[in-house]
Amino acid sequence: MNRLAQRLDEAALSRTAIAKLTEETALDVPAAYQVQREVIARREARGEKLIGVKMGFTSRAKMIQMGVDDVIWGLLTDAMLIESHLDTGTLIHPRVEPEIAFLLERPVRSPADVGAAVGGVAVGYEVLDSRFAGFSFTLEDVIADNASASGFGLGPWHTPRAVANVGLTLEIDGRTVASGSSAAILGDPMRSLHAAARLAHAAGIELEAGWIVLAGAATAAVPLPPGAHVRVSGQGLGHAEVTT
Ligand code: OOG
Ligand code: MG
Repeated sequence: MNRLAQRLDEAALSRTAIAKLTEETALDVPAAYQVQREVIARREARGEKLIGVKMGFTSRAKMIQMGVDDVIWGLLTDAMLIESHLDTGTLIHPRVEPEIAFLLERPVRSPADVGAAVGGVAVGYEVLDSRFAGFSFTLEDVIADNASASGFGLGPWHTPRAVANVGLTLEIDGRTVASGSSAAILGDPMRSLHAAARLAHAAGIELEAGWIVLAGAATAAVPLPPGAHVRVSGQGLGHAEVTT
């Protein structure tokens, strides 16, 4: 497992796509999550801190785009938080997608804690950068690869409110390149938060106060070119912007 985590980590650091792990090594879902934890441990050894989790494949649009059909999760570190500019030259083949984010103000140890835990909601974007050639993978590969996580940015936090049907648009250089509704995220992004709580509970991980949960993209991801101005808007939630 360690050797596989090293391969993924080095692919990210050297910006070099690698072949799918499952081409050579049989991996089941638990083993894939073990690789993911080791990838994160390597980042923590470099001083990065865990600041939340991201859910993946919580919408049909994403499942269809990537050819997988199970909800997965990955871990977010402070080094992934993008302020206002991202140098795409540090990445392999980045893509961007709109997200709904939750801020936890209390820890979540089990799904029963979710209701009282949400301290804020925001619109945001996620930058994905699969370490696999062609952005092509099996479910186990993408789990091991920390759900293709690379970076993310957030708009302003708002007091908790219903986010079951928020119109989302993703613009690049003023042109709308993806749009949808947060309802595409398991019917309501809150369900994604419950799923995160279940996965965390099963993995023996506590979602801590102050952590961010990305609920998953409502639309397919789009390639993120250099020299771009990206803006993600969520009806009633404002927007998040980044230049590349
Ligand atoms: C995996 C990550 C999926 C989402 O929001 O569904 C994800 C990928 O598409 O490469 O982040
Ligand atoms: Mg995502």
